[in-house]
Amino acid sequence: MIQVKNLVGGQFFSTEEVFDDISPINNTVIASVPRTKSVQSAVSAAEIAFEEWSKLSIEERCDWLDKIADGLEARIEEIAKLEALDTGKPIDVALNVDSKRSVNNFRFFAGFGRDLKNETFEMDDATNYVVRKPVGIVGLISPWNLPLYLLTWKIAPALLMGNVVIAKPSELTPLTAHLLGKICVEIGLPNGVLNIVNGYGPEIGQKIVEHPKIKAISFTGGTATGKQVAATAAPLFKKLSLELGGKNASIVLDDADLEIAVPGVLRASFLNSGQICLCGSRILVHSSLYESFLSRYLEELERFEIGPVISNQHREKILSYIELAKSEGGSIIFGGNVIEKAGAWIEPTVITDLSHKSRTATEEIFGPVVTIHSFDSDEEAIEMANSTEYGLAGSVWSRERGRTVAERIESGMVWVNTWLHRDLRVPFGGIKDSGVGREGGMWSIGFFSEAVNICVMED
Ligand code: TXE
Repeated sequence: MIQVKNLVGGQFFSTEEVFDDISPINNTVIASVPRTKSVQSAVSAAEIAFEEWSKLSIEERCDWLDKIADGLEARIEEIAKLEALDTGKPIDVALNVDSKRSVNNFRFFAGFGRDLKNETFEMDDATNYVVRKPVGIVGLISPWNLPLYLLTWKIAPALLMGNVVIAKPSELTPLTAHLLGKICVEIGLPNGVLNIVNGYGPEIGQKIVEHPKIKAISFTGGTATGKQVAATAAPLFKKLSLELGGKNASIVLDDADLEIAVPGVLRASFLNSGQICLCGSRILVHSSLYESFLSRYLEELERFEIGPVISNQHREKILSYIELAKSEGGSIIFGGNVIEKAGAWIEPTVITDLSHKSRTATEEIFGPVVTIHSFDSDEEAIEMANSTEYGLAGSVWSRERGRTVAERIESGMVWVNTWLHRDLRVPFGGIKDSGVGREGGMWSIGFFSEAVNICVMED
């Protein structure tokens, strides 16, 4: 049994009340987790740490980010094992997606920080220059699907810009954040610069969002929770970044190369058991390719390895959507059932014969469930893709017209002939109910700093 602890001011401690962390692989209890209800001690520790941390040069902070990356890299296998245990994902996904990206988030922002250019704007008679000041104490709240990957995506740029952090991992997946805390203590990161508090969202998460001394909130999670976070933070005038849900379309046009489209769309459907906000859970296929696409897709799906979903409770939600699909007239042409073994296992599920406007095809399920629809023209595909309240991502598969169609999808990110191909400099985020703001590269720098303009009149 692992004892997860909070990290506050460089000290590890637990709380009187703890709760169990359960592995979705076989329902065993793997850790005890503090049920923290107050954020005050973390705020006090962060306030003290801010004095020194915010005065370091950006180069010094880049060096710290590299040291954290080194510490994570040295434990890359351990991170993968913990992540696989906590989330149920296959170990190679945990290693190649989660662990590597967690290291790379620190590495990338260290390099990005060293390359930051002065921002100056000359006038005929004056010079403007921008000073990027830290925001202060920032609250970083992350979900369970890519635990350390998403938390470090926020921590690295926050620290780079001189902020001090109060991070809250998901209560369902606290193990790797705990390891990150241990690594930061081992390498001697100054006390209080990174504080990690564990507990339930409506308790400690809410306290973080409410605390007046926490000046910015970066949140990744569900749209309903995002609404609650926004309602709490907005009257306090906090900076707010919300990365929320998605119901992304994978669009296979009539000139698609099925050699790449089939494996690409399949990976977008089921990587991480479909529990990535970028997953393509609505597959739109041109009618001329529909039959050939479907038979190859189902054939390749037979060989696709997926783990369980995050919890029994989440599996219940997914199963309720499969029932809904049936009541909406859908045909379950693959899967649809629980896999009978201990843990939150469920078959990858493919549903056809549904309207693209049905609830199943427009609401976020966040599991290994896709709906497939056919269309007859690019116009129709675009209309179908845009017919949800979400607007996070999407992919277009086409030899010739990918860009034209991609530009008309109402989403923050669209891939053409690929999926989840990430350059960390580009803007990441959604429109509509998928969130507010962008992170990545300069967008993260902007969020985690206050840009102050100094205008100097020339003599
Ligand atoms: O996420 P929550 P849940 C979607 C997906 C899923 C649904 C619900 O559809 O089925 O959201 O998942 C913390 N103040 N996504 O309930 O609640 C919580 O402790 C502050 C999409 O597991 O959004 C956790 O750390 N924080 C998604 C984090 O918010 C609060 C990833 C996310 O949990 C809080 C996960 C509060 N009042 C789920 N309440 C994506 N976009 O990738 C909860 N939290």
